[in-house]
Amino acid sequence: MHSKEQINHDDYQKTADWLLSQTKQRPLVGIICGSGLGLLADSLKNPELFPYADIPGFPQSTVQGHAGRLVFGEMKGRSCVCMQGRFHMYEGHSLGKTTFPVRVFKLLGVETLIVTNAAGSLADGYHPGDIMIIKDHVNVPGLAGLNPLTGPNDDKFGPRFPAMSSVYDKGLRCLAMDIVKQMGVAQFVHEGVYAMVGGPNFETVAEAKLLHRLGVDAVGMSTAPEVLVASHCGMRVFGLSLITNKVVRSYDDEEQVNHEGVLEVGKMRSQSLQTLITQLVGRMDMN
Ligand code: 6GU
Repeated sequence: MHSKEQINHDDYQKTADWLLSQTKQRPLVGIICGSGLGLLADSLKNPELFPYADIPGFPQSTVQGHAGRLVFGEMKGRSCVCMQGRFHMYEGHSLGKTTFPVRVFKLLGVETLIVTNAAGSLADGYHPGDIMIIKDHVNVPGLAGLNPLTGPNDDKFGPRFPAMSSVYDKGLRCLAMDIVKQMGVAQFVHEGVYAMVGGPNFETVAEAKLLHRLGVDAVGMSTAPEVLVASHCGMRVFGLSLITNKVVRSYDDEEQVNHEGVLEVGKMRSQSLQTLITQLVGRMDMN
């Protein structure tokens, strides 16, 4: 399944050219909305909507809580494109399909990618509703070779062996911390390490303990592939996790995580998240 359906530069270009012919927006910022975080796209001014089904070459999304469309519009006067609904590996998409939109963003002219996701927390001191600014990630499928950058390298996008030691832009993380303090919400915002697992099942207790011991603060089923592809093609990356639940790390714990609960917490804190991202987009420096 993950072996090469080959996607060529032309495939990304065709999709990008079609979008550029349909909108006058020329976004420099791309935003990927995670599970239950689609409201973010609704705050764009002068929105132009493109259901994935209408976009030539685009994969189709299948998860509940994901609208499945691109939204072009303005945030603080800056042109943005939002994915309202992303593609996950667990849906059966190849990693090439999962990250297809990121390379299309690049060809649209996007220079900064903002990714959001819903995640379970492993760190002590994190609580449902908290926000984690992603400092770094552990790409669990990637460690085993499930990586969107495998296969022939497209030098037009980036190098064969990209460095990944400073992916989540420090300047943007500092700016976000500044904004968080000004918003008066610093008490529920952390900076931490995100781990991507393949899903679709949530973690066993033993897996949760393993990730915790590895220094992982929050775990989810997305983000790493898109971030790898964005970083590979030279985009500046900023990531946020909304903590929707604590990961069960004890055999005595009776609590069970479920997808509905994950979506519910998304609704609860979506306003703070939206304000944070809007401010960030308004204040980030641009070339
Ligand atoms: Cl507990 N685990 C994973 N893998 N993803 C999640 C989650 C947990 N909670 C929200 N997303």
